[in-house]
Amino acid sequence: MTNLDTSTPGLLKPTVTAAAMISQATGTAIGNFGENGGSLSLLFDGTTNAGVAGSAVTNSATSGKYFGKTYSGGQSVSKARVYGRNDAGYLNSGTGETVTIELCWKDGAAPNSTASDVTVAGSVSFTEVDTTNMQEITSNTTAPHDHWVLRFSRTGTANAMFAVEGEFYGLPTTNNLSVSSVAFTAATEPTRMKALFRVKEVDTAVAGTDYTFECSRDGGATYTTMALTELYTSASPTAGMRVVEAAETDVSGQPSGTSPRWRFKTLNNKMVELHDAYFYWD
Ligand SMILES: [Ca+2]
Ligand SMILES: [Ca+2]
Repeated sequence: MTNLDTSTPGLLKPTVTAAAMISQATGTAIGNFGENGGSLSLLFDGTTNAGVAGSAVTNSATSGKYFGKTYSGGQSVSKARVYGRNDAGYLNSGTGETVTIELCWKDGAAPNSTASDVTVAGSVSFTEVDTTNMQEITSNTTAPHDHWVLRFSRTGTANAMFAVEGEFYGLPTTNNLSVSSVAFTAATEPTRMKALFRVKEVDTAVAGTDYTFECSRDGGATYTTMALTELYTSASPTAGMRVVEAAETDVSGQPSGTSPRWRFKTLNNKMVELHDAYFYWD
C-alpha cells in the first residue's frame, strides 16, 4: 500500500499532502500598507508576533487598503493567513468594530491604488480585538494568478490599519495511490481474470490513464495491466459513480500460482476513489 487513505468508511482513496506556505522570499511585495509607518517588507519577514515596531501601517481610511504579492509567471493560492499587532490587532482606535479582510487576485497590471479592480476569491469578517488574532481566508479558485492581495475594510470611522504578516499557501497535492487486495485462494491455477469496479472520479480522470487495475495469479509477485472500459456513470442513487469493466485478461504467461490478487493505482495526482471491486478468475 502506498498513499492509502482509509479514513472514509466504504472507500479507498489517495492521501493528500496539505498546502505548503509559499516562501516569503518569493514574489514582490505590493500595496499601501507601510505608507504611514513600517514597511511592506515587514509583512513578509517571517515574524508573525510583533507590536508596532514589526507592523506596517496605513493612512486613515475605512477601505481600499491592501497588501500582497506579485508572482511573476502566476501562482495558485489555496488560502492565506494574516496576523495583526499583538498589542493592537488590525485597527487603530479601540476594539469592537467589524473588520473584513478579502483575499483577492488580479492578472496583468498591478492593482490600482485602492485595489478596486481585483477579483475577490474569499473573505473573512470578525470583531476587532487587540491581539494578533490570526485570520485564515480560503480561496475559491485553484487557477494561477499574477497578483494576490489582502484587502482590508472596517465598519467604523476612518483611521489607520495595521498588519504584521501575510502568508499565501499553494495548492494541496493529491498523492498517487497503490493498493492491492489480499491474496485469494483459487482451487485451480487461473488462466484468465476479469473485474468490475466502481470509482468516483473526484477529479476529471480517464480509466487506464489516470488509474489502472491489474491482476496477478502468483500472489502479487507478477501483475498484468487490464484493459479498462468506462461502462456508465450513475446519476442515482450516488451521482458520479462510474462503473468500470476490466476486460478478460490472459494470465497464463504469469509464473505459476493459485493466489489471485488485484491492484488499483491512481496516477497523475488525480483524486479517484475506489468504492468496490468484483474480481473473477477461472
Ligand atoms: Ca512580519
Ligand atoms: Ca485595535
